This record gives sequence, structure tokens and C-alpha cells, in this order.
Amino acid sequence: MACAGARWRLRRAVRFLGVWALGVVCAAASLHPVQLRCEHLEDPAGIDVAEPRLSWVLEPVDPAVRGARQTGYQVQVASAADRVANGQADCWDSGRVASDQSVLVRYAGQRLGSGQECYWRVRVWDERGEASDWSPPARWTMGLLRAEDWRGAWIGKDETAGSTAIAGTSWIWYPEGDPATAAPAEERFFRQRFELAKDTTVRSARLLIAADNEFVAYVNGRLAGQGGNFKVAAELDVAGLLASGTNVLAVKVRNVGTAPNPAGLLARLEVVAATGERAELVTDETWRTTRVTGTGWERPDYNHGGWQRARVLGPAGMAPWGEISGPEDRRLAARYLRKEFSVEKKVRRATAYVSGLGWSELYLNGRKVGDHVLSPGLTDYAKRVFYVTHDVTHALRRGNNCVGMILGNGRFFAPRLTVPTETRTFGFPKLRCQLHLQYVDGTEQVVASDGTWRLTAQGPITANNEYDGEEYDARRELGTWAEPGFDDGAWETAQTVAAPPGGWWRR
Ligand SMILES: [Ca+2]
Repeated sequence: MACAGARWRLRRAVRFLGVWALGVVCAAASLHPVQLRCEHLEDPAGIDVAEPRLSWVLEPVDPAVRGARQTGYQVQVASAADRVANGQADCWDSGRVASDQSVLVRYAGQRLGSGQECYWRVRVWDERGEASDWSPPARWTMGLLRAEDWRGAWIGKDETAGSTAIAGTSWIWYPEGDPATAAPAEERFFRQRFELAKDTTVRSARLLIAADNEFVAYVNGRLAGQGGNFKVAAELDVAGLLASGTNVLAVKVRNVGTAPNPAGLLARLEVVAATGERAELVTDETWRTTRVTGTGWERPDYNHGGWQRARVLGPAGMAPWGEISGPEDRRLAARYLRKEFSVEKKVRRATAYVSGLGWSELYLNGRKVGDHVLSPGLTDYAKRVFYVTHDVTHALRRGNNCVGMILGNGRFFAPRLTVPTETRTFGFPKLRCQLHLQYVDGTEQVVASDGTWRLTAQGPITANNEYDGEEYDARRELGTWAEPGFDDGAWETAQTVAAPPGGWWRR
């Protein structure tokens, strides 16, 4: 009996506890909001839409519950964390909104300013009209909303673009009619002799050559190369084919077609001797040409005394061929930039706004900021240019600080312009950057990119491109270049350069 009585009392206690627990559940909402997002991002920095959209996920308090749904929400936004926690929604309080919307609820409060911090929380009402607890607060910060908020200048290192290797040469052809308009669709042969001083050791020799339509080139009787593109000169390495004394360049050109059409040959040979001495040879009226020839015409000892003098049709760039691209050696070393600045007071908040084109990595006091790679995102730079916002409050220290930047090409600086297809390029890599320091005492300081920044293109990344890869020369590593106190005396001063073509700023 004692046993049975104990069991009854236990059952009654369990029933009582169960009812009590159920009562608690019934008094609270079946849902609560989690995973707060602003513009799809978790605690984002640098939002630049005037009315950011807020989203949350509804999580059931009890996973076993079915039919739970949101019937209302309330969003509160405040300018400080403690304010939102106390319900002082000084930016926006939506009040209770009867709605099942939990995705992309548009901010509808006070107008938000550049760089402003926003803290927010949300609560929801469930299918029974019960309110959830407030979510833990989330945060977003605004970006730079107006062009005049940008105080940094565009800086970088612009160089002379493109190859001028073709300049100074001329189109030539066999003297017949008007070859630039209509030459027979036949072969023509060309030869030129040139001397290299006795005992010359050739360090390098390149032959740039273009023909309308197809050429085969020989140096001293040996095949140097062939090609068939009159818009892009071929580049042939002929160093191994040259000798001191007399040399002969021989070229066969075939004008392709079924009817007369333009024909021409254009070439330039550049020779650099081991002594550093340079010599060059271009196509001109001293070349010899013929329509018909016997075998051995390409050999150095062939006598071309009976051939005719070539006719100069006009300089490189003439119609109908127009501008000729040289070989596309557009490999460009990464730019390293640095600027030291002093922080003398306690920092409450520090924000970096950065646009480094094509791609960039930001450093503060020797450490990379953030985990972005290939940043900022690719755009059509003629239309818009992205910037990135980082909270760098904890990267700063009292005393001397250093901001550093590595600038790569991305697709801002195209690695090639015409081969295998026409490619747009926008200029040399460039940077616009500013750090906003907000001190505890309420004062502010801006460290902005300008012509006092230091720059070098002599760092370890000697070439970079997402297709061609990166060339890294560890012998050129720069050590503590992104830390204060680094000796940048051998660096150059950054140039103030033109803004990128696109004027549209978005994160
Ligand atoms: Ca032709």
C-alpha cells in the first residue's frame, strides 16, 4: 500500500508540473526572431541605400509545435547600442505592424547620414497574438552617401601605356599599281642586308613583323617565323639566328584573295648587343623585292642585285590597316602604397573606406584588414566603381600607425588588348581611401589618400592577373613595409591620378 500511495503522489506531482510548464509555454509566443540581416548581410558596414531592408528568420520556441506563424512585428532602430537596448528608438520605431512579412522590411525612420551607426532589434507576434521577446540587437553602419563625403584623392602610378615599337616603320610592297588599295592576289619576295659590327655578341634581337596577308620570314636562310595578322605585329626572337658581319632578312608575303586587294609588309628589327649597343632596321625603300624568284632566294649568299627597290606605301598607322598593335607585353608589377599617421587619443570607432582598382588588399600596422580576396568586386568601371568599408577600430594603436595597400590589376588594367580578342582596359591601378577616426572625446580625424603617400612598384609581385597568374619574386619582399617606422626613402611619391571613368559609388 505504501508503495501504491507513493506512486499516486508522484503521478499527481508530474501532472501538476506538466500543467505548470504548459502554462508558461502558452503565455509566450510560439516564435522568436533570429538571424537578423540588413540588406541580406549580418551586421554589415557601409550600407549606402537610404532605406535599408531588414530581415529575420522565425524560429519556433518548441520544434514540435505546428502551425506557428508571424502575425505582426515591431522593429526598433537606434543610434547607439544602449539606446536600442532600452527601447529608445531614436531613429525608427515601426510600432506593432500587423503583417507576416519577415523579409526585406524597408527602414522607414529618420533620414540616415553618411557613416551613421544603426542598432536594431525586432519582436514578433505569433498566430495567437502572443508577443515574442525582443531579439538581441544587430547593427549596420552607413557608407559614404554623397560624392563630397570622399576626401581622398585618386592616387597611383600611371605609366606610358602601350608599345611604340611599331612607330617609325613603313608599309612597303612591290612597285605595282596602288598596293594599298588593290594588289594582285599573289606572292611577293623581299630581302634586306644589314651589318653587325665584327665581334658583336647579340644579347637580344626581336623582329616585329606584320603583313597583309601572310608572311614567312627567314634570317640568314633559317626560318624565323610566320604569321598572318596585319592588325597585330608578330614578335619573333631572332637572337640565335644573327651573326656578326653581314646578315640577311628575307620575307615572302602572300596576298590572299580571288581579286586584287590591299597588300603590304611592315617590319622592325631591334638588336641589342652584349655591350648594350642597339641597332634597328625598318622596312623602307632600300629593301629589295621581286615577283618571281628561283630557289635559294632566302639564303644569305643569294644575289638579289636584279630585284627592284621596294615602294614605300606610307607610315605605320596608314589606311587601310590603321593602328597596329605591338606585342602585348603588358605585365605590370603590383603597386605598394603606404602612409603613416599618428593617433594621440583614445579611439571610439575607426572606419576605412577603400576603393583599390582593379583589386586591392588593405593593411593596417602590418596586418591585412578583413578576409576579402579579389576585392572590390568586378564591375564595368566605365559605369560604376565599388568601394569597401571596414571597421578598423581594433587595428589601430596609440602613437604611430601605418596604412598600407597592395594594388593589383584585376581587369581594370587588361593584360592584353587585342589577342585573342579585343579587351577593354581602364587605366593603371589606382586607389582612393580614407580612414575616419572618431575619438572618445567626440573629435574626428580623417586620413585620406593624397600625393603624400609613398609608392613602389618594386615589390615581390612582379606581375599579376587572374588568367595569367602571379609572378612572385621573394628576393624583392618588402618586410615591414606596412608598419610604422619602415624606411620608404627609396620609394616614390604617389601620383595624383584621374578618377576612374565610372562615377557611381556603391558598395
Ligand atoms: Ca590582302
